[in-house]
Amino acid sequence: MTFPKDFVWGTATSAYQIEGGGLDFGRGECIWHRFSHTSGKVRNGDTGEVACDHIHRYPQDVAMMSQLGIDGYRFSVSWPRVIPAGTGTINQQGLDFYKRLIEKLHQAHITPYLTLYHWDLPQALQDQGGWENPDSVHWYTEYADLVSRELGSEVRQWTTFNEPFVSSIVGNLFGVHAPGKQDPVAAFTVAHHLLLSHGSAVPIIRQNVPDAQVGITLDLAYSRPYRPENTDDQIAARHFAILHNNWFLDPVFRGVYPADGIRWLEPLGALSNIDISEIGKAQVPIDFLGINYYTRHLAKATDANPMGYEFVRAEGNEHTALDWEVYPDGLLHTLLYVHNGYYPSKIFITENGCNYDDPKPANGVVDDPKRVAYYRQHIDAVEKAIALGVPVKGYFAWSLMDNFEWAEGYQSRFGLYYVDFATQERTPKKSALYYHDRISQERAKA
Ligand code: IFM
Repeated sequence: MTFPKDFVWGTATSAYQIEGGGLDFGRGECIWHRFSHTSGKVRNGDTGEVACDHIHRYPQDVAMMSQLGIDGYRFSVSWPRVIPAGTGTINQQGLDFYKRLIEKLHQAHITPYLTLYHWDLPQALQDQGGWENPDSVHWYTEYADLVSRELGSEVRQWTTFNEPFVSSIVGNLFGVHAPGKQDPVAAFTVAHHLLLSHGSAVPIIRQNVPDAQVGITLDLAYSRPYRPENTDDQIAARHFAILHNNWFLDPVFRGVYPADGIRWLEPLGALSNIDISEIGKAQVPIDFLGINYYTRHLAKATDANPMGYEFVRAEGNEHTALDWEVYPDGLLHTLLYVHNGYYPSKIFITENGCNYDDPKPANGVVDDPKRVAYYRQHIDAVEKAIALGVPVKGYFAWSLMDNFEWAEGYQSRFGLYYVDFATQERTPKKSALYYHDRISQERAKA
């Protein structure tokens, strides 16, 4: 088994999680700025105000990528950095930052993989209803048009959205992410507009960047019934899979919502604000599907939760610091499921990684054996999937460096590089050394 010669090895980050710089350089407020500055929303009251100070330190961060030996770097553009109020006036300083970053990447022979939306909606648009407002499709398309016109000459790889499940359902139904609502009607309205925005923006990006490769990134859950023979648990697992996976996969690849999802959600009133017949517009040709995979979910039926399921811990198995089960087979199953059911011509693993409470650096390195094991097992799973015919063309480790892990703040470390948030010093972890060596070995074999 080998990875193909042109396989892309990379790392991923996102704007609000690393850039910092507060509202300097003309950046407008985003929903995560507002949410994290609201007491009680983020662990330890952390915010993305400074984060990894990447806005100032990006040359050093690109140098770190070169040390790792990666081919590609996946990052996101902050919408309110380039259009502070979401629509209208453009912030040239914001655009210039991304131009400088992209230039540095090219100088280092690292291909930029640009994501247009990784959760940081301009607060000015949230004040007008955010993604619940049908105008959001036009707002987003305008934004995609601007960024692809401005950066398209230097960027070929475009992703419309990162994890629309999280920005719709986690942010508007579970309420633990910005904007922090707990309203099923809002959640499914947001999901609808995110999907329609994807469909509307792809042709615009293609028009502006004739050789563009355009796709979307979905976070796919491997959800199984806690008691495999129990029908209620089977339904619970299916419901979670609908919510997490098929509600997004089916529109993007088939132009419909899943029929069993509609049967489940319509009687709950969750779809009352959307016209499901419009969803055909979300199905436009794409060049790749990005998949983010982290863990397995064991679902158990319960009446205590309005959605009808809860999760059970798989005792005995390895879990990360956030208590996410380490389950590499789930990545293989997920890849096979998507390949056999939806036939994307190309798949990138756009995120995969784990969080542990790392020790402080000692002698210039951080010892993180569990993360090394996690990467080894998951990269092996990708290799198996490729051997079984799944067209996986790249793997992006999450994340380049420790950063602002949303509602979990800075306590939760996902990086290949350790960040001391008091001094901003970066130190490689042993997982970075492992990743570097694995990339070299795989290249030598290909
Ligand atoms: O940090 C996040 C990222 O922003 C989106 N995918 C999951 C990661 C880990 O939780």
